[in-house]
Amino acid sequence: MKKKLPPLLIGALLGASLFLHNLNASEGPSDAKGLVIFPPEIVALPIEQAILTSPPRVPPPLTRKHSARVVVNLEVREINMPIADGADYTFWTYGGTVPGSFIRVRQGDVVEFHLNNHPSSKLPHNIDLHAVTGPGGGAASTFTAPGHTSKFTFRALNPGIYVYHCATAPVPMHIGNGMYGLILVEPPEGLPPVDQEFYVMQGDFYTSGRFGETGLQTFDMAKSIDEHPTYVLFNGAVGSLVGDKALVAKVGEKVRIYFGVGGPNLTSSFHVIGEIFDQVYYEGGSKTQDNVQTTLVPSGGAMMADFKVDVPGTYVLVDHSLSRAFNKGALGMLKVVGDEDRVIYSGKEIDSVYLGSQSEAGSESSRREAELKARIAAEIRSNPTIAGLTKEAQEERGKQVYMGVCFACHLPDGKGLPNVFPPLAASDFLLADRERSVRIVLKGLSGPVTVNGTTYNSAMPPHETALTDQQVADVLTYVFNSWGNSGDAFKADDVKAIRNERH
Ligand code: HEC
Ligand SMILES: [Cu+2]
Repeated sequence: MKKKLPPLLIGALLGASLFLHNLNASEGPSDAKGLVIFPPEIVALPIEQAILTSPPRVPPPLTRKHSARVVVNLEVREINMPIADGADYTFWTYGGTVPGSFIRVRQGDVVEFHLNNHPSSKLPHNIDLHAVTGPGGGAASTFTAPGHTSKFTFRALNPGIYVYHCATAPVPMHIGNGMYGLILVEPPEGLPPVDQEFYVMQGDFYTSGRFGETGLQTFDMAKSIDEHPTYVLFNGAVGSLVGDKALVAKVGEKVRIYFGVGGPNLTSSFHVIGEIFDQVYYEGGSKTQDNVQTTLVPSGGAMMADFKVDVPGTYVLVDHSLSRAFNKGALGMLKVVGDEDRVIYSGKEIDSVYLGSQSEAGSESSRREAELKARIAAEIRSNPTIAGLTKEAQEERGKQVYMGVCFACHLPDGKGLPNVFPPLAASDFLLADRERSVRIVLKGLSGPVTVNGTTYNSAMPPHETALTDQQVADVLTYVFNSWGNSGDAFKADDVKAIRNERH
């Protein structure tokens, strides 16, 4: 799996890192330029502390009608957090979250920026703010060792929504570990008022294991160089904007999404299923485009989209490069509550309902799995029901795999589609041979099969690269114990044996 880096590339990476170090040695603490002496009109400006917020929240609009000297204190922390259910990742963060804290200033403000690198960090970091006019966007001036703090000052000359990110070598690794966020520079007159503002960023992640593989994951440099992400995520984790964590708005409200792409590599075709953006401040600039379905957001770029929500329901945020949404995690939800307007929307369109119930079923079953795990722990010493509970937990895990992978063809109720997809519910073909079912999931199936007296002649794709042995065992345990089927639990080791068999 793991490729070795070619020596030339390693040389280039080291070179880049040394280059940055040299840059910083000449402009770093030993050679710091000292405090800037402001002219009287700047000294006269009021000083205020910036309010920073964690995603998906945005600081309140600025109401003042004058410039200020704004003090920003941003702390870098390297922390383990979930990237998916049961999978942790060591994220490098600005403010403890991915994306980092949202910063809001006004055009003309003089920003006194403090970058604090927590003593527990293992590496130096810096920040390049695209809102800065000046070399490196502040990168060289903010190169900060663990347990140190750096300060520099800049004037916010241009209004817009801007990405900030770490620019310490190897830069794609720092960004790939989550070091990016957004800074909004409001025009002096402010932005048009809206009822709700949300903060969402997309990033691509390169983990040692496959999508969904549990345990602590590490950064895979070879995958990053090949631009083959394991995860493409909104706000740093699978499900970060789903179920209980969905964005919420009321019918009739005007919503604004500040959406940025940290990368390090992919651009986003950002789309909200079931909505049309009334205005898009494309590329984060001052002009708007009206009535946009999907907007392209480059890596290291951002935009703002305003839209009124007219009818209730669940609206799904996706990167419309849809494998990223359905197989790599780039999926979020906006839940709109309130009264229906059946003239605008009759309730028959399929997209939002279909996807919404899929995501809901998934998050419902992860909650249920957590409950069951707690119960198993409590029962473990004394109770003979342990075996039954373990199997039930496996079924719940399997349900999540089913709702992510199989449901699209075999449908959530396992009944399939007449003449197209055979049923799994009460399938005589399925129940007749357990090993064959493992083989079908791993290697796929084509040619005629007869299920409950009806012949299907189609093709099912193999899932051996998409699913781990445990996931195959889980999904089949779920299938064999749902919709009236019954059977024992499947074991990952048995799946492994079949995966490795030769013909
Ligand atoms: C892209 C659509 C698609 C997906 C996704 C899919 N299947 Fe299938 N599946 C099919 C088709 C089509 C057949 C029948 C193939 C044939 O005619 O040879 C089939 C057949 C089967 C069969 C044997 C026939 C039966 O009804 O008992 C089983 C078992 C099965 N699939 C399980 C699964 C499981 C479990 C998953 C999820 C891991 C899954 N499938 C995902 C399309 C799909
Ligand atoms: Cu960094």
